[in-house]
Amino acid sequence: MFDKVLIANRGEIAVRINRACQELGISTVAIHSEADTQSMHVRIADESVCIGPNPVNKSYLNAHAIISACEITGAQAVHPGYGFLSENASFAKMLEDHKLTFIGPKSNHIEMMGDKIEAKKIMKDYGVPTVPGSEGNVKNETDAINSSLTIGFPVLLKASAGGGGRGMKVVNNEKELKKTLPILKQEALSFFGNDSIYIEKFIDSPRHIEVQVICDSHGNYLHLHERDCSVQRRNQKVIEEALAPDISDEKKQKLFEICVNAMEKMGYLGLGTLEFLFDGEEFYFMEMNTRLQVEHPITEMLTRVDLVREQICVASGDKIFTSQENIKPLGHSIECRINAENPINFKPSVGKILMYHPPAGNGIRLDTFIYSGYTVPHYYDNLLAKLIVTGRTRNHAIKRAIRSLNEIVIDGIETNIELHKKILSNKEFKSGGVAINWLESNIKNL
Ligand code: MV4
Repeated sequence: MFDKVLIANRGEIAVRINRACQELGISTVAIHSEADTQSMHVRIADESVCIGPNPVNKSYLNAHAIISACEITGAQAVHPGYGFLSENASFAKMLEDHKLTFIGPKSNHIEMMGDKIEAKKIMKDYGVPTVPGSEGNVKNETDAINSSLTIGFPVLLKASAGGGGRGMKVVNNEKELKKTLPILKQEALSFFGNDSIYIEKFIDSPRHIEVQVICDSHGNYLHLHERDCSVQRRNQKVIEEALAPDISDEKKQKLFEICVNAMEKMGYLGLGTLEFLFDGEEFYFMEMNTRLQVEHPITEMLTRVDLVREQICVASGDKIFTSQENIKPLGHSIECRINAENPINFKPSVGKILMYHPPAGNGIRLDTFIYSGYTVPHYYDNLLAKLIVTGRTRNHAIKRAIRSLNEIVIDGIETNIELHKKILSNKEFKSGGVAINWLESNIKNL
């Protein structure tokens, strides 16, 4: 096991990783920008290094400064958290070259899954169900038309270099395709510097279901069931839950077997998430995240497996402490992402937190880095806290989440706490299984 780990992140996830390290007896190094001197992750780490000014490319994305900080402090491994350098294959490779351990998968797997077309091809080869579509980029208009006719309209044109929902257009027929293709190509060229386009069957109003996996270097490939992340707005998840309501166990088990099998064929190492669209019948692979995810705590609460602890252990060469038979989900878990934002226009809110009081009690977890008197800077993500609750049943978890949101006090800045209460009290949400477009269609009259 490592003696010392550098945490290449900030905010709630840096705090979360620091906790896992210290519980493993690992000494921690926080890195921070000038604006983050007073941040919680710096205060609780065993050591800290200021690695640069506030803009992320000068600090949290500065690979050379991070490697220097490892050398100065004697850290043997780097935990990248999520975002920032967590899915940067060349950063993982740089660490490997410096004999430092990247706490994550091997750099070649990050690279393979980073190319969305490549990832889809690989998964399809491994027997994972994918959305019917063009095999790779379309060459020209004729190729695009032929592909679309084979797939069947409506189809979705996707920019190969796009991501996070940008660079996509639905077309309903050949005429629309002819009109839209050159427009999307032009946009893709100016946004991403690459005009390659591929085509998929458009899945209308699906749910977003993802499968958590963990793999070690001793031939163990396990799944930790699924999460339902359909409640989202502009590609930002708002509420996640586990397990996914209203999908049969049989269907889920088949999917888990396929996922674990694909991981074994890849020889994958570490934590991973396979994202799927679910149309009520079938699952379709979208992409694989090769990192720890924001919503990992709902899986932790449900399975009682400490994912960050296991992630560190498998990166250091240890075996996963448990087996598939011993991973048993219990009850229902819900996460509410509490953001600093204006409730009307959703713009990030910044300023000083005058008063903070967390909720507590049975089945409650609050992952955060805020404290009374902390000033939220404008340079970074506006996620303030994650409220994670478990209950015996889904209804119980919903009630418990509302109760917790009523207890929490965050004064001085604007938050989306009221939005969460409205969602959790909504009849359609309560009935379970809403689609990815539900929140945006209903947000005005919740
Ligand atoms: C889709 C889709 C429907 N049909 N692909 C959005 C982000 C990118 N990773 C994939 N995305 C989608 N791909 C087909 N063939 C709908 C979406 C989509 C979406 C997916 C998951 C969660 C939220 C979403 C919001 C808008 C669109």
